[in-house]
Amino acid sequence: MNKHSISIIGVPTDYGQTRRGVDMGPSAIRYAGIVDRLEAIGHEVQDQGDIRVNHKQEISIIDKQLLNLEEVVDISTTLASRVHEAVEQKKFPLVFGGDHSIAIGTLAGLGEHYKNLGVIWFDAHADLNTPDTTPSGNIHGMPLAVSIGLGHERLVQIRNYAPKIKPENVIIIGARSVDPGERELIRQQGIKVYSMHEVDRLGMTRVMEDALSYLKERKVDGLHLSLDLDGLDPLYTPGVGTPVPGGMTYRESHLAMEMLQESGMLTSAEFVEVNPILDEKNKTADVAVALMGSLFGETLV
Ligand code: 5AB
Ligand code: MN
Ligand code: MN
Ligand code: MN
Repeated sequence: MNKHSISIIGVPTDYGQTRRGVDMGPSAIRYAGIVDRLEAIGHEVQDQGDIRVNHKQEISIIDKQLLNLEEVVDISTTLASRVHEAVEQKKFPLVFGGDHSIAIGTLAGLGEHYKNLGVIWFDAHADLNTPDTTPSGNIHGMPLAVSIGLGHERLVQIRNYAPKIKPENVIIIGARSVDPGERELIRQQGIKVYSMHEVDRLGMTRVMEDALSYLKERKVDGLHLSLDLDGLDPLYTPGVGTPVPGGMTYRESHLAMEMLQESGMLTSAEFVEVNPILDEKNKTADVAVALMGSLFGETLV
């Protein structure tokens, strides 16, 4: 197993959507014991703390198709430089949300280092909306589109380059709530999706084997995992803002993490959308920490 020097970056933001509480995600994940857990496996862990987020009560609606745009741009810009620095210092960036809009910053920080980055997007949703297709105006529904270069210029041009990743290097796993505009983009951009249909039909073993060999064939030079806790069934992770029934089980999700670990390909990860206010006794953060255990090499026996 690869021993990593892990750099934890918390991003306590809820500006990518309108259900309060997801900004407490990083605290909940720390409370669930992530640092001890990773150290017990043998990794070196540096918790860099949270990036500064200016919390306030109102939603800023300058453009109702892009709620809190200024705040999301600010946070993404700060996060991108923190992630960039971590990679420069040969650290493994491990980012905690906050809502999924943070992936805009994470990928902006990674994209300058990896010219052919692979991305596994573990999620009930495709997060491929643009200001023209969004049904909600919530930017947490847009980070994948932004990262392939589609959406508002302020978001697309963070760190002054675009796109951050290639659509054909992206694999979505667990999708079951995809909007019409997102469907069109999936086809048009050649994004690979293993929806819940494929997870049911092929089983997680096949899904992960196929996904990893596809990325190997594409000769990716790094692999980022963006894990939205709503990818699991709400039975296991009730503390999320946009739960969708019919999701991946606890064991299927662990298996996916274990296979990612075995591949030795992973170079960064983020865990997002943990909302302690909507949770049951920190259950969702506990699941996040357990999944990270598997991802970083814990074994059952
Ligand atoms: B999440 C929806 N597609 O755009 C939208 O949790 C939901 O980061 C987005 O995956 C869910 O508002 C975003 C309806
Ligand atoms: Mn807040
Ligand atoms: Mn989601
Ligand atoms: Mn998401």
